[in-house]
Amino acid sequence: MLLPHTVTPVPPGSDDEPAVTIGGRTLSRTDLVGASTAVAERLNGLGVRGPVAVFAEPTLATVVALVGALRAGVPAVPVPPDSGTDEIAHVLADSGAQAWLGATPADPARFGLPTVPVREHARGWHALPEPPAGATALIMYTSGTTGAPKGVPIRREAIAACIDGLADAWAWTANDTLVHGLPLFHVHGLILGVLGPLRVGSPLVHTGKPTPEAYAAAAREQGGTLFFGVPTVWSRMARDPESAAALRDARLLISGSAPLPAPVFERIRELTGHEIVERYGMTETLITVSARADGERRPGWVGLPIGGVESRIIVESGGEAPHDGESIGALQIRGPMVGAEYLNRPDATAESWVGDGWFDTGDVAVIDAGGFHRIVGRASTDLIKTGGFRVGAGEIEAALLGHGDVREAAVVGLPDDDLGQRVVAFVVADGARDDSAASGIVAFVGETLSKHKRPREIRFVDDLPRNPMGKVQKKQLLAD
Ligand code: MLC
Ligand code: AMP
Repeated sequence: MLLPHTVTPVPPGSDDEPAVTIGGRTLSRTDLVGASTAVAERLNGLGVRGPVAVFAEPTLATVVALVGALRAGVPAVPVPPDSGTDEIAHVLADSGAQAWLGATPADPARFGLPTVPVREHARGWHALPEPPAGATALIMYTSGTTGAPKGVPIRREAIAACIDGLADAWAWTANDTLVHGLPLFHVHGLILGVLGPLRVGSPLVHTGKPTPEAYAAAAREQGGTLFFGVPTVWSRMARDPESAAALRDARLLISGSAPLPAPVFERIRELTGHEIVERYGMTETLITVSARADGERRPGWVGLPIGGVESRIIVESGGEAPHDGESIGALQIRGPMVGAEYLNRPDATAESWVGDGWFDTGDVAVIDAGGFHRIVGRASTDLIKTGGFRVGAGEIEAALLGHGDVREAAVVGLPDDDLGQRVVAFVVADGARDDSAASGIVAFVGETLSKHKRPREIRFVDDLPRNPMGKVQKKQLLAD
């Protein structure tokens, strides 16, 4: 067995089948086993036990590095390759990373970590012991409403439970070919999108970027059957009828990471004949709720709890709301794929893990009599979902305040047809207030945090609306 808790065993007779294709290059199952074994042997030989940072570009080498770390039982910390210096420094220090595994950012010396090279063509043949099911496989970083991103340790058994639950919901088997072009540093693109196909045994075709043209080509030329996208991917597909038509022969189109607008659901049905399967999850819980391949797909609703998941809606009095499809409350989740803590953050852990394994998602939801879930919104306006990326208003505000000309800043997510929400910063500036000053501020945020956290728009204002306590009134900014 290759890696029962995270990756499928190699089925007899299929060793040379393609396992992963990225950028037009393919690793067979034998290639992946050999190359990842070589990585694991190297880590073991060097005595590296602590977390390793993986600069998660969409390449075969990234997959080899991640699978190698998993097979060695060494936690991997995926680092977004578009991250700015401060964000990388935070992730490395907070996770306690001991080395880069494989690729590095430019000028890695500034982060003071050694590099363990990854050679895609190296082959190792040792049998590797299976690490304990409860061991940490990955530490993934995700934004909160304030402060720097928090690390979530993700157990091997949690990954296995999530993938197995989804395989059951989606009738996902080794006969599928999965296609997506999502980043390899979040749950969607990495856990579902790479470890999923490896565990299920279905080949993965990663398109580099999730464009309509690339998905259409993968459908036509590589026999894609299962397609993953964030809502922005599907809304772009809905505006490209020719590419969408190429997905007619697919088996399932799946959306998650942010709310799928009902008009996009309808338009994709017209263009492809498919009703998109929507599913819901979080970095902290992995995926917990989904529509089923053999069940109802209702626009605006995210489906039923997957295997082993319990959910409840808590109202302000602390009681549970009835499952009547109308009563709104805080969505709490418990199940085998749910994490146990934020790394090094007992305060934040105590706020979100509310007892007996229940995790308070921060999402507001309703459940109907049949158990179908609808996500109504987020409890806080300070968590923004833009293009499927989770971004904290607080971390962008802190970055903005690091710019010499920014005196005050307030960040909000405004509705956006393409991205769901777009990041808009209201700024009180000391210097110039023209387009070039705005571009300079946007670029500054991109150098500090990740590029995808840059505000799309800077609105210069004379002052920010504040209440008598001095707190910025974001509702007023949202109404602008
Ligand atoms: C972007 N651009 C900017 C900018 N923001 N330029 C100036 N200022 C800014 N503020 C540039 C980009 O660099 C790019 O340029 C161009 O504008 C278009 O950017 P875009 O609109 O962001 O489009 P694109 O790059 O195509 O990205 C869209 C996307 C991406 C959908 C591909 O948002 C994406 O990959 N999202 C997936 C997020 C994800 O995986 N989330 C899962 C989280 S896990 P150029 O030159 O580069 O083209 C999770 C759990 C769960 O949520 O349930 O799954
Ligand atoms: P992340 O931490 O990036 O994993 O983001 C998790 C958040 O994405 C959740 O708390 C939800 O707010 C949102 N989300 C994920 N999937 C969906 C969905 N299908 N519908 C609505 N919101 C979603």
